[in-house]
Amino acid sequence: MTITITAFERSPDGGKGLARDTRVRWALEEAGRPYAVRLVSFGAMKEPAHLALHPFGQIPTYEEGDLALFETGSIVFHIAERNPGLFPEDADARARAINWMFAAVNTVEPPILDLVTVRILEADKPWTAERMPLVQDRIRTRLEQLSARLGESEWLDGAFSAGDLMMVSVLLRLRPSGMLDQHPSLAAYVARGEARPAYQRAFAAQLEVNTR
Ligand code: GTB
Repeated sequence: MTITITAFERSPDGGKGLARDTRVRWALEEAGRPYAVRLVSFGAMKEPAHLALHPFGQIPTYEEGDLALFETGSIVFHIAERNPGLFPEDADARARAINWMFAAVNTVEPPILDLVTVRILEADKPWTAERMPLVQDRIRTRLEQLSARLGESEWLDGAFSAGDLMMVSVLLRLRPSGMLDQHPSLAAYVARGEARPAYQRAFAAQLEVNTR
């Protein structure tokens, strides 16, 4: 059955891979599943046709036959559940991989998104200068904790899993700030994710859209 995802017609990052379709593309590449992409403009995302797929008017979405999903966490979960390669066979190891997926989107991503809000969306507000160090401190704490848990390991829990895919995707958003490089083991962890052939294919595909 054909899988169709949606992505920005033109991503604001110009193809740096930071928009969230990249993590879905990556999961599909890891799973060896071909997919089609429907590009949507900012205007079209708020139109009824897209809102029927995504109630919040965002990308990405995922369609496969009668199934339509939004939210990258649940899309990647679905891909990992239905295809080999992203969840371990062992039930407990699989539960821990899911645990890391939730940790990525619920615990690590929120302060990183706060940084984007302060830097870009609220850059001209009078509270920005005061808020910035608070947000940066919260990120630093999470990075220290994550780095302590990762230690010298290659991945978060044994073999690469959907947990790593989500965590690396979330951490990549920090790259422009330089904060990731202050934690060499995490920077190396993210680089290992980026070096995976499946990530490379996903990145190239989104770049192609944004440079044509
Ligand atoms: N929780 C949802 C998920 O994980 O799927 C969040 C989806 C989401 O935030 N989508 C964004 C969107 O559609 C695109 S990824 N925004 C348009 C809107 O809300 O109107 C966020 C994003 C956008 C741009 C960059 N960038 O240019 O660097 C990076 C990330």
